[in-house]
Amino acid sequence: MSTFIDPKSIGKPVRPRRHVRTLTGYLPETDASGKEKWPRGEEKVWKDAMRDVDTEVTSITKSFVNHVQTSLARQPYNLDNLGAYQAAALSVRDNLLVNWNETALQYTRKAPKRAYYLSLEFLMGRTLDNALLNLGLKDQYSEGVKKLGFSVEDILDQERDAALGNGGLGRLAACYLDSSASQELPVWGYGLRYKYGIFQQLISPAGDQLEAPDPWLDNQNPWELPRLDVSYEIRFYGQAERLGDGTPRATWSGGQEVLAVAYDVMIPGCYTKTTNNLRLWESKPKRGFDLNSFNAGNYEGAVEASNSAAAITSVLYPNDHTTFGKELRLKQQYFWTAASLADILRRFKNIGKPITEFPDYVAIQLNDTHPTLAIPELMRILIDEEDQPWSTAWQIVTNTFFYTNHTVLPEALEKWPVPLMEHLLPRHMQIIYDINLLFLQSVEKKFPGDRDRLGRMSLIEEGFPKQVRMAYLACIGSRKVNGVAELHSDLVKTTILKDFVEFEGISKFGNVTNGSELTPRRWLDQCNPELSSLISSTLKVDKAVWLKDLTRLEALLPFTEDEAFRKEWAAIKQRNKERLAHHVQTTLGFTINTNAMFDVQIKRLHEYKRQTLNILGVIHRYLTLKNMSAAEKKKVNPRVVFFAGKAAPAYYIAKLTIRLIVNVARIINEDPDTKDLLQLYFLPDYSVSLAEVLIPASDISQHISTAGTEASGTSNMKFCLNGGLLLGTVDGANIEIAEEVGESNVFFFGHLTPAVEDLRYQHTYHPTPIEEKCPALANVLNQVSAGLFGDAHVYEPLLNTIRQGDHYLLSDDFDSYIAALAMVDEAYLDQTEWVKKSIRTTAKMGKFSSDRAINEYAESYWNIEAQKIA
Ligand code: NBG
Repeated sequence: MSTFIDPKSIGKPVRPRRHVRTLTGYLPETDASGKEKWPRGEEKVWKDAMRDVDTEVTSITKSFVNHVQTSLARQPYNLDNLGAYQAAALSVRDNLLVNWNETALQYTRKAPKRAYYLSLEFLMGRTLDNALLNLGLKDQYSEGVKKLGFSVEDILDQERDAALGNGGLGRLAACYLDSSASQELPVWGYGLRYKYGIFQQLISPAGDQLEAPDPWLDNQNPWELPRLDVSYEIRFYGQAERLGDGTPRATWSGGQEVLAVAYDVMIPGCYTKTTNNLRLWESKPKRGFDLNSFNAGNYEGAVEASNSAAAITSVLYPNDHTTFGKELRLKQQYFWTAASLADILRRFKNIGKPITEFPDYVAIQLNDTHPTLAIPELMRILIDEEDQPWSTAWQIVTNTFFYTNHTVLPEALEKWPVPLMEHLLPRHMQIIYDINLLFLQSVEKKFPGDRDRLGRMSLIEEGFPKQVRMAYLACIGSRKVNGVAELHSDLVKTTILKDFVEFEGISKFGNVTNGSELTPRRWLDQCNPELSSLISSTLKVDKAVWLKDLTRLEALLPFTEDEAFRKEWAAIKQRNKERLAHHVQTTLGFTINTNAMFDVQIKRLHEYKRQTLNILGVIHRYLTLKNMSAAEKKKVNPRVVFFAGKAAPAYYIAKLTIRLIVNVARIINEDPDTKDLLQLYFLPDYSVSLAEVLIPASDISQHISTAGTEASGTSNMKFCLNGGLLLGTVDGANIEIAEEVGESNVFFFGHLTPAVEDLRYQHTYHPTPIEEKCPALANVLNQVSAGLFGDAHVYEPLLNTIRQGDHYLLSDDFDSYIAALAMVDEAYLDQTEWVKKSIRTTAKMGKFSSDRAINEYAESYWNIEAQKIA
C-alpha cells in the first residue's frame, strides 16, 4: 500500500464497494470458436444427473417421499397433513426451480430489456394449487398423493396465505406477476419480506375487531429461496456534504448501516416454462452485534442495534389509504428501494453497457408512491457514485421510471415531513431540493410570474412542518403516469395532477384499466373448477387456450338460449353456494339458507367504500319485513348478506361499522319473524383464500363507493367472471364492466362524480335535516340510536358522520340504493333471465384479464418483449 497521498484525491468521496460479485448472473464461457465450454468435470456425468420437471406420477411420489425422509426427516407413520403439504410443496418447488433456473439463464444470455415492478405489497395468497395448475400437474399430484394415502384438498388446505398486502393494490401486484410470467415477459417483482403480514382479525364477544399477529413464516415457507450471498448495505441518517467543486456531487457518511438480504420467490407462468422471480428483502444488522458493548458487559446494548435493523422488515403496515408520518415506514421505503436499485444496477452492469443506456435495458414501475424514493436514490447513485452530470442523470431517471397512481383520496396522497427526511436521508433531501428548484425554474419559464402555480406545483408543501409531496415527485421523475380505470385516470388528470398535465402535456398521462386484477387462472379455474370445466366442454376449447385468451369467453353468449346449459350453469352456482355454506358451518357453526340469494360485500372497511350504506340498507330491509303481513312475506325473496373485510387498527369509524354489522346480525338471525327471509354474516379474517370461496358463490356483489372515490376496484371483476351480478355506483371499473356486459346486466344507482362536489358544498353550507331529506334513512338511524341492536350510545360517532357533514353522501344515495336493491329482488324472481344475465356477464369479461393489462404496460410503457424459454 502506498503511503503517498495524492493531493488531488483529497476531498473526493470514498465510494463504498456496492457491487459485490454474487453467485448469480453467470454465463458459460466460450472457446475461440464461440462454442460454450463445459465449466468442470465430465459433461455427461453432470447431464445424466441433472433433473427436469417431474411429470410422471411415479417420479412425483418418489420426490414426495424423498422430501418426507430427508428434508422433513419423517417416516410414513408420523406424517400428518401439514407434513404432507410440506413434502408436496418442496417437491413442486423443485420443479419450479428447474424452470426458474432456465429462465434466469436465458435472460442473462439474451440480455433483453427487463421491467421491474416495485411494490411494497404482494398479496400472494396460497401458492401450491396455483403452481400445480400452472405447471399442468394437478391431476398427477392428486393421483400421487392419493396413492400415498392423502387427499389433495386436505393438503392444499394446510397452506397459510402469504398475506403481504392490505387489499387491491397488493393483490393487483400478485396478479401482474402471474400474468407477466404467463405472457413470458421478463418482469421481476421487488418487495419486502415482512415477518408478519396483514394482521389476523378476530371478533370479540361485543363485536369489536381485535388484531393478532400473522406469523406466517412459523412453519417455514417452502416457496422462497434464501440468497444469503445477495446482499447490500443500506445507510440511514449520517451527514451529507456537498463537495462544492462545481459538480453536483456530495458525500454521505456515518449514521446506521444495515444489510438487505434477498429471498427469491418463484413465479410460474401458466403452461409455459417461464418462471420469473419475486425478490423480497429482509433486513439484518450489518454486524451480528456490537462487540465493544458486549465486551464491556452491556449485552442489551450489544443487541439493540441488531434489533433495530431487524425491525425494518418485521411488519407490514396495516393501513389502507392513509399515511402516517411514521419513521419506520419511511425506513422501509428507503431500505427496499435502495436494495432493489443496487441489485438492478448490478445486473445492468453485468451486460457491460455504458450507464447512459440504462433506460434501454431497464424499466421500473412504481406501484403507487411508496417506492418514489427510488427517484432521488437513482439520482444519488448516478451523481455521487457514477460521476454523471446532473442533466444526464435526470435524463436517465426520467426515462426509467413509470408511476401508477392508485387513488385520488387526499388523505392517501403520501407526504413526508421535511425534518424527518432530512434526519433519515440527508442526501436525498438535498437532491429533492435540487430537483425542485430546477423544476420550478422551468415552470416559471413556461408560466412567467404565475406564483400561485409555483406554490401549487412545488415538491415541498409549505406548513409546519414542510412536507415532501411524493406524488408530485413520482410524476415529474417518471416517463409516464397512469391511473387504473378510465374515470380514475381522468380524475388524476383533472384534479390532483392537473397542473402537471398543463405543464408536461397530456401525452405523458395515460390509463391502464386494472381489469387486470383478474388473472383468470386463480380467479376462475382454481377457485371455480366446475365452471371452468363447463366452459371448456361447452366451447370445445382446451382450457389451456381460453385461460390465456379470456376474450374466448364471448363464445358462451349463444348458450344463453340453451336450456340445458343454463341449468348446468345454475347448478354449479348452487353447489358453490353450498360449498360456502359448508365452510361457514364448519368454521363458525352457522347454518345458512342456501335457497336464498347470496349478496356479498368483501373489501377493506372504509367510509368511502360505504359498508355503512349496506348495513343500513339491511336494517331497512329488516324493519320492512317486520311490518309485513304473512301474505306479503310469502312474496319475498330470501336473502343472505355476507360481509368480510379488515379495518385499519386505528380507524375508529371503520371498526365501529364492523361492530354494528356483527350486532345487527345477532338480532336479525335470531328473529323468528324474519330469519327465513333475511340472514346476515360477518366472516372474520378476510383473506385471498376466503375470497376464493366467497366469490364463486355470489349471486350479487356490492361495489357501492361514493362516485369518484374507488379508483378501480378489482374484486368487482372477479365476481363478474364467476357469473355474479354487480350492484354498484357509477365508479371505478364498475363503469367499464357495465360498458362490456351492457347496462341491462348490472344494477347501478347513486349520484355521479360531477355532482359530488356540489352535494358536499350543500351539506356544509346549506344542510337539510335528514328527516326531511331522507325519511327512510332517518328512521333507520333512529332505530340504531334507540338501541334496537343494543349498545344504544355506542354507535353515535358512526351515525353522526352521516347526520353531520355526510362526506360520503349516504343521505343522497340511500333512496336510490334501496330502489336498486328492490330491482335486484325483482330480477332474481325471474330465474331464467337471471341466469342469462349471469352467463352474459362471464362471457363479456375478456377485457379484464390481467394478461391484457400487463401487455399494455409491456408495449405502451416499458417497451419490453416476450422471451420464449426453450
Ligand atoms: C387501490 C384502490 C382500488 C384499486 C387498487 C388497485 C390503494 C391506494 N388503491 O380501487 O383503492 O382497485 O388500488 O389499483 O390501495
